[in-house]
Amino acid sequence: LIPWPKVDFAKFGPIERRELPRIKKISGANLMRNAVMIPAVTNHDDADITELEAFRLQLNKEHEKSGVKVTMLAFLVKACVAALQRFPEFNASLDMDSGGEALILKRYWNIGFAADTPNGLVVPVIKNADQKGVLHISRELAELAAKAREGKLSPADMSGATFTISSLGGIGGRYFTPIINAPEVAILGVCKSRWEPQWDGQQFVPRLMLPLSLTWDHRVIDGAAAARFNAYLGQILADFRRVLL
Ligand code: CAO
Repeated sequence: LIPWPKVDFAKFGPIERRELPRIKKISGANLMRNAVMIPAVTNHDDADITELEAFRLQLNKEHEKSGVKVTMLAFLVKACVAALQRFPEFNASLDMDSGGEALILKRYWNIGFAADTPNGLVVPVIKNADQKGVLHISRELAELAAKAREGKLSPADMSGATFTISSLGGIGGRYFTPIINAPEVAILGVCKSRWEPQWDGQQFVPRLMLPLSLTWDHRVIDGAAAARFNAYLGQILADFRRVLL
C-alpha cells in the first residue's frame, strides 16, 4: 500500500485536534481488520411488515402499563433466529486453527445488536434468543441499550454473539453495507420502514416495507444462499406463523 496522504490541514483553515474515545480506538482496529480481511458481499431486500407492525402496535397498547415497549428489533431478533436455524452456515465461524479449512457450526443462537452511544458503537448480546419470547427480548434489549449508553456493559454482556443486527431503523436511511463482526460470518443491517405501493396482481396497494441489507463472508456463504436467507427472513417478517412450519 502507498503511504497515507500527509496534509498540513492548518495551512487551509482553522482546525481542532480531538482524541478519539476509547471505544472508537478499540473498535476501529477491529473494523479495519474485518473490512480488509473478509471478502464481504451485501444483498439488499425488502420485507413486508404491514401486519407485523399492526401487531406490534397492538402489543404495545396491551402492555402499556407494564412498561415493556416492543420495537421492530425484537421481532427481527426472533426472525433472524428462525432464518439462522434454517440456514446454519450463517450461524457459524471459520475454524482458524485449521487455517480456515472447516466450519464451526454453533448450536446456540446469541444475537448481537449494534448500539449507538455517545462514546461510540458497542454490540451487546441477547443470549439464547431461541429460548426467549418477544416480550422477554424487548425487556433485555432495553436493559442492554441503557447499560450501553451508561457505559456499564460488562465483557460478558458483549461476548458470545453468533450473528449481529445493526438497526438504523429509528434514525432513517434506505440501505447500508454493515461490516461483519468477526469471527461471525454475516450481519443484518436494517433501515427505516416506509409505506410503498406494491402490486397485488390487480392494483397497487400501500404496504409497509422494511429495508434489509445482509452482509456475508463469501468464503463461507454463496450469493444464492444469501438471497434464500433474505427471502426466508422476509417471509417470516410478513407472516410469523411460518416459523411453525
Ligand atoms: N422502521 C421504522 N421505525 C423504526 C424502526 C424501523 N426499522 N426501528 C425502530 N423504529 C422506531 C421505533 O419504533 C421507535 O419509535 P417510537 O419512538 O415512535 O416508539 C423509534 O424508532 C426509536 O427506536 P429505538 O432506536 O429507540 O429502538 P430500537 O429497538 O429500534 O433500537 C438500539 C435500539 C439500541 C439498537 C438503537 O437505539 C441504536 O442504537 N441504533 C443504532 C445502531 C447503529 O448505530 N448501527 C450502525 C452500526 S454501523 O456504524
